Amino acid sequence: MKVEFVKSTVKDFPPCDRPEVVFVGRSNVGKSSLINMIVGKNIARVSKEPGRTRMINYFLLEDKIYLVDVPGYGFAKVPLKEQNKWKKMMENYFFHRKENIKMVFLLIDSLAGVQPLDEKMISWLRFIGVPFTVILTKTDKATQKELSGTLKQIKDYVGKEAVILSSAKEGKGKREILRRILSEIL
Ligand SMILES: Nc1nc2c(ncn2[C@@H]2O[C@H](COP(=O)(O)OP(=O)(O)O)[C@@H](O)[C@H]2O)c(=O)[nH]1
Ligand SMILES: [Mg+2]
Repeated sequence: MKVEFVKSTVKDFPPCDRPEVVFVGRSNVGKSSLINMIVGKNIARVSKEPGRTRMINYFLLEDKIYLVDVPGYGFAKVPLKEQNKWKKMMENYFFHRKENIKMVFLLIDSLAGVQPLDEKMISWLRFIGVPFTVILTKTDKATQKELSGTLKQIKDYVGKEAVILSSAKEGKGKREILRRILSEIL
């Protein structure tokens, strides 16, 4: 796939000349790894330490659609001041790009399940009226039992909407996620 880095920014977004899809979730849930897996290129920065991405990163896929990698939430060691900065940045991002965002992929760790901050994110996305799809990450690390537990938990929040299972390590979910992304621009 053709993919290129566009820019890293806090609030100086690219023009709304292409639709965008954004990947949100806790720090370390696997956002950057998933982006790399679906585009088949190590373009987003992956880190073992949570809370490393501080900027909003724009990538352009096939000259047609922006993929957006944003800083994660819920990293315990992040001081309150940083948390507030994150909140302001994300509110500003969604406020300015709402009309341009075609899909939010909300990533949830298969093993950790839905955490309180994920619930908060879900209700906020509902409140601002942006469509989202849940992707479970790192399925390679979870047992069948853990996986079905998380799936059951998620059904309470997203009802019948389909949840995508993924593993960046195994390349799982790639086709389905790409299909959803590309269907937004056809
Ligand atoms: N086993 C496994 N580890 C993963 C997977 N996806 C990400 N990781 C690891 O989880 C850590 C955080 O990944 P990263 O993509 O930086 O998460 P982000 O903070 O949400 O962008 C890294 O150490 C990755 O190697 C996966 O599908 N399986
Ligand atoms: Mg990241």
